[in-house]
Amino acid sequence: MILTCKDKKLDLALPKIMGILNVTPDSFSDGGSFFQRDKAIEQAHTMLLDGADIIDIGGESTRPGADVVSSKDEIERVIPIIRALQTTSVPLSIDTSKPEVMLAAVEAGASIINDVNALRAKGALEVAAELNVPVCLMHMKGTPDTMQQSPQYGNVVEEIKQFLGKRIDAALSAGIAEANIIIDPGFGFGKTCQHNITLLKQLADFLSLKKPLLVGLSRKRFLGEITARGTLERIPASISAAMIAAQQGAHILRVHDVAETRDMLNVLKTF
Ligand code: PT1
Repeated sequence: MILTCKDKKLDLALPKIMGILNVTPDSFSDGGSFFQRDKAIEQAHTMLLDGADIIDIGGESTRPGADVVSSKDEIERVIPIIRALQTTSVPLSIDTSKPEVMLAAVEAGASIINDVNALRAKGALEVAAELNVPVCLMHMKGTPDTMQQSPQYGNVVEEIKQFLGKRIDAALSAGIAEANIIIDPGFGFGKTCQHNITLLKQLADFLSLKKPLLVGLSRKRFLGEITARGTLERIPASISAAMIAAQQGAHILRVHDVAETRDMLNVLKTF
């Protein structure tokens, strides 16, 4: 499997590392400040030195309970970062559910769309088809503000496979190329700890959809529940989970800790 990201190719024969670049404001300064901007660009360069294959840029936090952001604010946060990084060697991905942001980001130099809402926003399918870049369709049950309020499934793997199958069909009907579709079961998005564990155990089942498989496990709460560790103490748990995913054939690992994940993949490659 090979992904064509404008002029860059990603060979998915070996798992690829997608480094996370959050450009969401913290409580002290907003994302539009030069200080935040320079820090984000420096962080991207560190991830490239550490072995990232993709940089995923996000201007809206989608973690449970996060605030909603306007398209204008999201564009103001991410576009300067994309412009500053567009000459780097790796494809840039835009983590957004808003068609206006997808359009502005791909025009500015991004070449992958990563949508936790699987192109369900009004106009998103059409914009993604027109932009003709790879797009990640992720499963989420509910919305970020309510998704962790006791989510329930009959068979979590089957329900998510069915959802992704339907979103693949919607994408194809909108004119998105088969070769541009990536899937993601959406760890932590409307799932209990046990749902996430079941999904990770049975991750290889998603390969039957015959699409590149992306997973985001890095530092997530279910790993904190398993290990009784706070966010910044979840690196060993995150690497362990990423290895379980890679061994089952995951193609893209979305991670905070690029150097550690690269070491893990280098070990895995020799076995
Ligand atoms: C993901 C993902 C993402 N995750 C893709 N994009 C986030 N394709 C943002 C928690 O339980 O898995 N795949 N973009 C971050 N979202 C979360 C969700 C962060 C849950 C933390 C948790 O801690």
